[in-house]
Amino acid sequence: MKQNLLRATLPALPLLSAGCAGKAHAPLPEQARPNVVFIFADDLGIGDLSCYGATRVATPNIDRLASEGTRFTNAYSTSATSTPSRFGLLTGMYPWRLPNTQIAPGNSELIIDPESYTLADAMHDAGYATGAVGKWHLGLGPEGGTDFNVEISPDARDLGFDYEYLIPATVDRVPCVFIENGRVAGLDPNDPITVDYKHKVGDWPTGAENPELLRLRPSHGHDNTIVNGISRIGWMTGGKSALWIDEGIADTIALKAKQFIVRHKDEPFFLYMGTNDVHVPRVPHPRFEGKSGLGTRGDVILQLDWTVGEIMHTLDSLGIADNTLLIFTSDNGPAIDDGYQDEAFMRLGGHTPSGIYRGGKYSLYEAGTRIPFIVRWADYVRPGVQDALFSQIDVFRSLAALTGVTLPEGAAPDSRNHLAELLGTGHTDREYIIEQNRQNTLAIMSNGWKYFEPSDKQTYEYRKSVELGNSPQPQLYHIARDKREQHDMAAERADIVQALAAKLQEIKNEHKQ
Ligand code: NG6
Ligand code: CA
Repeated sequence: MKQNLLRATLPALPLLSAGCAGKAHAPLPEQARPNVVFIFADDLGIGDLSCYGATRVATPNIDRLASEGTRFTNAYSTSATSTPSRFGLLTGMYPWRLPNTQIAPGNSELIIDPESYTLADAMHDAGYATGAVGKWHLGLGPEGGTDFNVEISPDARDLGFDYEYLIPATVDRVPCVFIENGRVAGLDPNDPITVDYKHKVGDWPTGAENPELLRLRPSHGHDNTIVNGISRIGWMTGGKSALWIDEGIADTIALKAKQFIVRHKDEPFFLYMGTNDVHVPRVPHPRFEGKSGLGTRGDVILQLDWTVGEIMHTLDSLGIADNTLLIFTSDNGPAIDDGYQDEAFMRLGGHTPSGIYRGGKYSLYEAGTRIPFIVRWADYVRPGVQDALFSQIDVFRSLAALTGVTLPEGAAPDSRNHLAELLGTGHTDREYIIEQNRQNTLAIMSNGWKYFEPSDKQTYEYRKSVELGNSPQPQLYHIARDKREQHDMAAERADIVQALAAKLQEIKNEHKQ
């Protein structure tokens, strides 16, 4: 209430395009210095939130964020899986331009070149304290992979982050430990960690050999080392004192994020926060267990909503919420069964994680990369809905424009400044959106059409539960009229197929080194 009154007395924002009704906001200074919190949820679908129309699950905190900010209806992640999507966000470069940007194992080397200029570098150069907390999944350490028993270098601190508290890859991948500023948190040096993704190491039981020890059984893969009664991808041994407890991961990430915010409350800060929710294995804290009525996938949506609420309450209690630009989004679309027998399909109860869209995580169809995206900055962002086509690849240059930092030559080559759209004041569609599926097959969307390049790769993932969108024939959808991608018009509109194929090729040819 107080905020609204305050805002109503301020002059209008010059960036506002004509015809934008709503409250007047303060003019945007040339170099604004809001705190920036970027929350990357994991595998959260556009249909998973009540503010995006979900009726079987309630997400009150995220809904409040949406009602106080701008909710995007046509926003895309760079890729339909985590590693490439995060790579795109932090580098402003399409991940498919480089090899080795697909889903990374838990002992992967750092896959972003420490020499490259990242979003965190830009925020750092703009005078921000920078932190990365939670899911990382971009590798750590030198070529050859991570040694978890020494100070790990290079790491996020070589990419512009002052502070890191990280899950190296995913919670379904070993090692099951957090990394704090290059060190495994809580590691006993007398119990060193060994990790291997090719062969079994150590004598800890595995899901394949000792399924009777499991409390959550795999449905696909995930049958290597058992940690906390859950078998993972990859083998590990050692580091017992450092192992995470799955039920506590959301709490730990929220706590470390809050501590970072509190430490930097008196200076501009940039927090890049990756939640583990709602990725597998879905192990909610007992506070959320059984609370959604939709099984554990629903429960971890509630846990995710709680996490966002914790960040919002922290900002509120420090009195810095209004001057914090908070972005909430997902790294890729939703998975239902993603490799564990957690009854996710059976217990959907009418809930539709993909909303009305075709496909899901891994897919080139819309639900693969069309994700929830919400921006709140009470001082400048007017509440509303943003329908413009928007891509996470543009967050980099938009934030650079906001903070007034000049980027070095070659930085963020695929990113464009869409600050006005990010802030909800402009409504210009991105010229085109590139989508990427798990096998690096690309689609381009432009002027209401979406073209899929032909691919001989597999059609489905996981016993036909996910359509990947690969087809040896090109596909074309009139996405503006056919949001559900039901009518392939490639045969009828060869002219558009040809034009979009040429455009995609032209984009692929850009920035070749
Ligand atoms: C897949 C895993 C899946 C998930 C995914 C990465 C199997 C059978 N499936 O390979 O469970 O971990 O990788 O997800 O192993 S992501 O959101 O981090 O990209
Ligand atoms: Ca993901």
